[in-house]
Amino acid sequence: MLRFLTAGESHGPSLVTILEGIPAGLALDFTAINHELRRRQLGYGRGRRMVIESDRAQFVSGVRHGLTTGAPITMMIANRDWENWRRTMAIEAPPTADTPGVDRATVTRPRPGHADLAGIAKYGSPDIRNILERASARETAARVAVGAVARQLLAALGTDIVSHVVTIGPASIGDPLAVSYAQAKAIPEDSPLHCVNPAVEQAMMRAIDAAKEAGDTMGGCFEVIAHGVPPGLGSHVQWDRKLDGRLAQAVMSIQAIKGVGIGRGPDVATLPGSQIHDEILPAAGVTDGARLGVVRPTNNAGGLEGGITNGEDLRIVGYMKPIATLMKPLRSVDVTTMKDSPAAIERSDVCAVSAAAVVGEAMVAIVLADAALEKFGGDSIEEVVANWQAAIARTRARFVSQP
Ligand code: EPS
Repeated sequence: MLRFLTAGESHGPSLVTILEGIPAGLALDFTAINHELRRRQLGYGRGRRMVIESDRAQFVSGVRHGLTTGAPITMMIANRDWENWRRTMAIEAPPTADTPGVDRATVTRPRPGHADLAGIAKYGSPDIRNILERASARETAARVAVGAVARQLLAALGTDIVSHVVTIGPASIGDPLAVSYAQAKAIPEDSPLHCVNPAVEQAMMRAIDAAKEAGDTMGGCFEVIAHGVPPGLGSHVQWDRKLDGRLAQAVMSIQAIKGVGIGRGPDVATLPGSQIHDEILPAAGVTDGARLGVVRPTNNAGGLEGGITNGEDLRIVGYMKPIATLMKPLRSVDVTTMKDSPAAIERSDVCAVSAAAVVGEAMVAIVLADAALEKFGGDSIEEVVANWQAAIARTRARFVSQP
């Protein structure tokens, strides 16, 4: 079973995460892990924090000579900005006269759309900063580090994960299912918003510029595509073993996500079955290990039927609300007087959909790695790969139509 916890505040010294359940003997590509962290920091519309940080994972346990040991893997990501927040975020005691940094006012005016008001009601905190520091999307850097390890385990099982931005505000490519895994994978790393269509990407950038000009923010949606997913992951037998539910919960848990769609997603509500369900056609000699020896002209199911992977690409769309901090703040109250007051303003992004797509990849990788270990489990990567190869061989023997 794969489990992880993250800890750390946005402006504290460091983020920390402990990942439990990675088999021993997996050779880690540390450069690739830091590349994922770099990807999360990119994106047109990201805020000034991304100029300060240069996120890198420092491994402090569970790895020796570049190989996982089977022990818990601990990673730390330093917050460079901590140097500027030592007074506001002093840990052991309130700041003293010689504590470096500047004083920042207590946050008392909750931002609509963030955890501010609900958080201080729940924890009784006198300062909203005690809530917003942990609620911040900064925490997703730790999840991306965990996801980067998980995707290296999945790579050993033939699975690759990519994403692409589908919609930002009024600008959209339309149907995400029209984009293939190969097309999404081919998007240049340095594209401003990781959208397959450059003209639409320009429209997205204009929408972000207009929002920034208006002191507003912009949301959108992204799609994660997992390719080469072994069939048979997840299960139909219990609510909490259905892989679509597990994937939806993981993507929904990313800051600002308000909806998740699998495959055709919300369209399933309006189209008849004859236009939704993916027909199954014989495909003589198909030997692609992940497929069940058939071809399916459509993939509206997004690679999952009955909560179980069916060998087709996994396709999950995350719908992200606009960032909750507006430079032209919405109406709120000051909780010290309960009088009406504009919402607080914290440094923030105008749009972070492309960053959320990278986090979405990480969350899908974590859930898929967990499901893969359920089916192909072993204490070492050799055992896991051997079990996976045996399963693929059985699938081929059973489903690949005879020549
Ligand atoms: C973010 C870090 C945060 C925000 C942003 C994204 O850093 P700071 O608060 O110092 O600017 O820029 O977080 C949010 C927009 C939010 O609402 O939580 C990050 O690392 O992705």
